[in-house]
Amino acid sequence: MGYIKDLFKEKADALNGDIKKMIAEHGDYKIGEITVAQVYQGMRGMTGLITETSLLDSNEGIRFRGYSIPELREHLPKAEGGTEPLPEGLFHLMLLGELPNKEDVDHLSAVWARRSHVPNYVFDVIEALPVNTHPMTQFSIGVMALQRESIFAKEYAKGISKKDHWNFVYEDTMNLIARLPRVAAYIYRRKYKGGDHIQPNGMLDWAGNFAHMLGFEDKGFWALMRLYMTIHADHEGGNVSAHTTHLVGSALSDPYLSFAAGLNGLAGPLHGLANQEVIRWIEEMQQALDTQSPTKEQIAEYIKKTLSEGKVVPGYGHAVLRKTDPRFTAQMEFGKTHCPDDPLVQTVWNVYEVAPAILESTGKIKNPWPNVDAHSGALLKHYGLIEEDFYTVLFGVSRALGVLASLCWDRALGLPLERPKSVTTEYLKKLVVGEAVDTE
Ligand code: NMX
Ligand code: MLT
Repeated sequence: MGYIKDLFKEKADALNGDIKKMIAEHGDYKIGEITVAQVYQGMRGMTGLITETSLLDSNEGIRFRGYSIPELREHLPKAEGGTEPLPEGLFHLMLLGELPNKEDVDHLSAVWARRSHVPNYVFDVIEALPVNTHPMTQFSIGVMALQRESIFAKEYAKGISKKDHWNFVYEDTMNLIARLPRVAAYIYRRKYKGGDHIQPNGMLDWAGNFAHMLGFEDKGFWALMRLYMTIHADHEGGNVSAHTTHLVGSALSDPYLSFAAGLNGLAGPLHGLANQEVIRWIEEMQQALDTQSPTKEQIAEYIKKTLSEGKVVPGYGHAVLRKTDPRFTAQMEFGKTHCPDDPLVQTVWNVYEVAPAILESTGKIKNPWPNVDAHSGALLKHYGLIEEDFYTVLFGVSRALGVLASLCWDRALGLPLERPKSVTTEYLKKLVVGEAVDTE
């Protein structure tokens, strides 16, 4: 085994011991009550999952194994001459709970470069799709095609002990993360660059090589990709992509099947597709107002118009967060350093100045502040990645780091099939008036 895998096993054995003790000593401890409203309203605030890789505080935002985004930007190793953290380092932190040093990160870059080969039949499957198929659909299908490579599925079919599940899920995780940038870049070059593909450069880090395969050599864009791949990687376990990956994995579907399911959730406009929707919304506003730089007054009117049409203002609001998303702030800081005069970036900042008060004034939107998706597209456009329907694929490549590290933990901890109870409204009507109901 490689040293990262050895260390993971050691950590998992230790945590397994802690969990046994926790259940034995505190198994009956109540961590909350469930109300009728919560059952109807998307299970908000209902604690029902274990996810070790990150934890979200509604005011402070995400912490990865205890580290906030500003702390990650400070402490995670960077590429030679680079300014942003290498996402390999975040994966190391999420998987092992320890900050890596530069050698650890270089080791992961090399391991993923070595495992990155994508068989030709995967490209053939993608080629069979009409080129105007949405990139997220192509990506999900590409991952499904790769499923033939699953080591976990092959070993499971041979008959393996439950104690060994983690081992093969770990192998699939490392292979899948290694291969995703190649599949994603293939889709980008196929759809927007006439199939003029760019070969990987095995000497580069994971995000740098991804930027290279997409066709971008500007070092500012490489820095953006490293930051982007780091901040989108994980957002605790309850978000749609993480929860779906975990749920499907709980049926012992292999990492390819589980992650493809998560990607399909990420492709929804209330989740990851919001990064595409933000840019479309801004561009529609620019078109409607016939200006590249709408004033704050014009933006305010356009927001009110969007709300009056019964639509959401994309990039604003969150199911858990109640303050500006620190992932938005990190991108704003990046913009202030790299492209403060870009008109689209400035429009994003102007929206930020006027939107919260208007959203708050509706009295129903619980979080009027921007989320991660409010900013990302403007930075990508600045560097020339202008095709917004590809943006959620970038989110998906990054999200693999968190949800697959979590899947390794799920199997190492032997977490069971996830199967919550559901009831009918008829059942609840009886329950609330004290009528005995039997659901068995
Ligand atoms: N614009 C207009 N209405 C909104 C917005 C918004 N940005 N955010 C929430 N609302 C509405 C929401 O639709 C709901 O309306 P109704 O009662 O008529 O059904 C009401 O406000 C209460 O919703 P909340 O409890 O504040 O939000 P909820 O937890 O249900 O939903 C989101 C969270 C993220 C789905 C919601 O804020 C939204 O649709 N935002 C826009 C889409 C977006 O940016 N999604 C990306 C999230 C981040 N990510 O990457 O996944
Ligand atoms: C995410 O990154 O997954 C989103 O912010 C959505 C969420 O946390 O619910």
